[in-house]
Amino acid sequence: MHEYRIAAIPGDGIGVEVIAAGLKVLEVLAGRDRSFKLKVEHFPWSSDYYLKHGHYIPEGGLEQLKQFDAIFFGAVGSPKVPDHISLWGLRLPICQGFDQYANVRPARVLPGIKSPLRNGEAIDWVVIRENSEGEYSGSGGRAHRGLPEEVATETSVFTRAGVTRIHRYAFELARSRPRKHLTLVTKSNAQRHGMVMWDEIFYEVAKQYPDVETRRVLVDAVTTQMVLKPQTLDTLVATNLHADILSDLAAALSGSLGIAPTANLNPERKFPSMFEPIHGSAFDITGKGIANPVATFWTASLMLAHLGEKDAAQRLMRAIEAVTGKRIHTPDLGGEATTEIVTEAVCDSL
Ligand code: GGG
Repeated sequence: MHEYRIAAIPGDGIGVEVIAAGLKVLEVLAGRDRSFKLKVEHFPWSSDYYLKHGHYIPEGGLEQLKQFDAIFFGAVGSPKVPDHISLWGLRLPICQGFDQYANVRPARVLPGIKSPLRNGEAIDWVVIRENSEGEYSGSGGRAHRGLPEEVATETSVFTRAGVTRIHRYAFELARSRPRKHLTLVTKSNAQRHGMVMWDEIFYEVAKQYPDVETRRVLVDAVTTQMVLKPQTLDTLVATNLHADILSDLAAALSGSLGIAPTANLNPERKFPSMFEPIHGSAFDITGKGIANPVATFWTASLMLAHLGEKDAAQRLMRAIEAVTGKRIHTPDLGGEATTEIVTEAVCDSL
């Protein structure tokens, strides 16, 4: 029986509630399956930890995390800490430090969940977000603070190596899906340097994947396509910022941000990959016991698949779908169930 070492970082807000729920479901699944075991270690890194210690990740923290097979992450963001400090203090150092350059965000309308779209059942997408550079390179600066001549720059950095590897990843993933269809999303009409390079490299890589049908759509146009013609899309690849925005739209069109999972992958497996629900810390509902744990359960299924436990991953997905299908829904989906009720229902279903 294989034992996997999991680093749990619940973080802030509802991250704490949904990771506890996710671990409970994983424990039931492992107990039932008996084909694998999980050894979970908790890391208290959060905004409260930052306010107490002056840092999110202590010295040597990434070295510690390196020993794990995967990281199960909740959320980061607190009203007590500016968002750019918390994001750059916890989530981004892990994604960038562990070269988790492929951020995979599936979107699908699960049974029993209603899309706000008339033909929402056509949604079966995977948004692939470049996760290591671009608009999140951290390049830029501010000068003359507070003066009328104050200036700030935020420079997107695109490298040939970074763009090539995300396109290759996207083509491989598109090829593994039944429709073998990949949409390239950029803004290369207005942004004539980095975005044009994205387009060019995409078509260079495409030559190695003649079986994958491709389309190029500008980021503004793709939002209308997602809403009006969801059936025309399958796998999408976009930059760090564009895909972040598109995947929130994809989640909302699938019923709620509360169901959307994500995997931050280091495909070469040189470093552990990190799995997290897309939603953030949601301080408006923290402590009320009504956070939707479905995004975290789906995330746990992605983590199991990445670890090689494909059967368990599918079994978990079927249990989640059985519960959403019975309309055991938290308030974000129009229901009255609590986090605990949904969690118990998924455990029972397993
Ligand atoms: N689990 C998602 C999370 O904690 N998100 C925090 C956040 O602000 N993310 C923005 C981003 O990664 O672009």
